[in-house]
Amino acid sequence: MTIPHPISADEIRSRFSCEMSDMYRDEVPKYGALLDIVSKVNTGVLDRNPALHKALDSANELARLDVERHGAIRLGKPEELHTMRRIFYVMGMHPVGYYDLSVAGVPVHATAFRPITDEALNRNPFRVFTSLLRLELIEDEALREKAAAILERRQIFSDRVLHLLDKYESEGGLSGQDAHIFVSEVKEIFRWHQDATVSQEIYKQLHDSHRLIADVVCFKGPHINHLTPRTLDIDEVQEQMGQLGLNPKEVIEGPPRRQCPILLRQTSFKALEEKIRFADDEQAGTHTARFGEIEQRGVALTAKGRALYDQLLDQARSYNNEGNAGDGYARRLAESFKAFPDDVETLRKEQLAYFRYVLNDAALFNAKAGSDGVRDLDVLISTGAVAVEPIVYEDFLPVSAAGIFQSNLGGAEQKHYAANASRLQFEKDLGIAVLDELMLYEAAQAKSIEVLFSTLETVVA
Ligand code: OOG
Ligand code: NI
Repeated sequence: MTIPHPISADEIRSRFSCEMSDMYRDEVPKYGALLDIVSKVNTGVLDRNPALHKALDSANELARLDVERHGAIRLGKPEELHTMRRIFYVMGMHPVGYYDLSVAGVPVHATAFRPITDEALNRNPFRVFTSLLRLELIEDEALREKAAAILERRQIFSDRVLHLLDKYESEGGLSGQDAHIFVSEVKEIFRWHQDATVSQEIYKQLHDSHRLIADVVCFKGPHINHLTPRTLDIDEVQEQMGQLGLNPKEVIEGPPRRQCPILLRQTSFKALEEKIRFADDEQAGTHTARFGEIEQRGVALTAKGRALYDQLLDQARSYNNEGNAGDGYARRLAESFKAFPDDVETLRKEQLAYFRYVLNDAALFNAKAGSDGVRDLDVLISTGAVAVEPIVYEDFLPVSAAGIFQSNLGGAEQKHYAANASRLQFEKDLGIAVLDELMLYEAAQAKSIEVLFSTLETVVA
């Protein structure tokens, strides 16, 4: 049986992202304050910068800016990851990339669920950084077994949501009413609950092993731990956060400020200390889990560009073994990134970043590419027939993610786990392979070229 008028995946994702934002605003009022700052800063940047305004508009990015955000959840067991994958699929979100955070002392590995086509990204690019706890990294065997037993007992999905998933998969869609129930049931999975499912003693043992383990294991579900709006000027937001007493972390993660923004820059305000009740005697305690984050996104880099980014970042961080601490970090970072070209033409010609090729002057294009038969993009660009638009980086950065995790786990917490990426195990738990983000950017670039020349063929024919 098929559904007569199924609700599209894009529509379900948009509604879900909107409802999550409302819920998080209720739970964490500071998130609302952050949204206000970001919206004012973005308006200011666009007013002062008509060229940017025009560029974002023609790249269809203006409309998505106001609804754009990402969230993060931390799952406890493989079955949870598997079912989350099925849930995100209903919303047109697919697992992209594999992130091993164990190298940075965080016992999880992760993927990002997000839309993958240009159309879906333009409609609403909602992404969720989804990590899975790796119990095997807990050394203390007794504690590891205890944590596994606690997780074994929990069920984070309601019968209703599981039923709707089965229905979606057998019927190929959800009706209006079912989509409505689906969105609100999925939202419930991520709600914050102040009742811990364990005694204070067990909480403390897990917390002492790693604060993140307590966060994942001791609660009823994977509470959303942040929702991140996208700004056009992260330095400005960072400064205003400080002025408004929002307590931002000291450094902005990622590349330095540039003319042509690349990848992703992020900063956050520190996690809230929240009251919780333990399962024994309703004893009160506190837990820090949820925080606020903002980000500025730039162009996606090719494998070559990414290798250069990693090398320059590493160089800035390894200087004197200082990491990203110390007053001099911003200066070291800027210094190191002088080696990264900062204009569109060089980034493109050296194949450091991905671009979309679009029609700029149809008459010129038809004359050049049509009658003269010029197929060389460099020539078509230099004559003004074709324009280039940066392809936005839609993913995450492991070093930045580790920095965000760390700052919200309390700066002093430095655990060391041997680097041991386990992508195959992750994909087994997920039920499918994660997509390669570079292939997606590559395909977007190639598609733009195909579309560009296909306009020509229709005109000439
Ligand atoms: C996720 C941290 C990663 C980002 O923006 O890099 C992340 C977490 O703390 O669970 O969201
Ligand atoms: Ni984040």
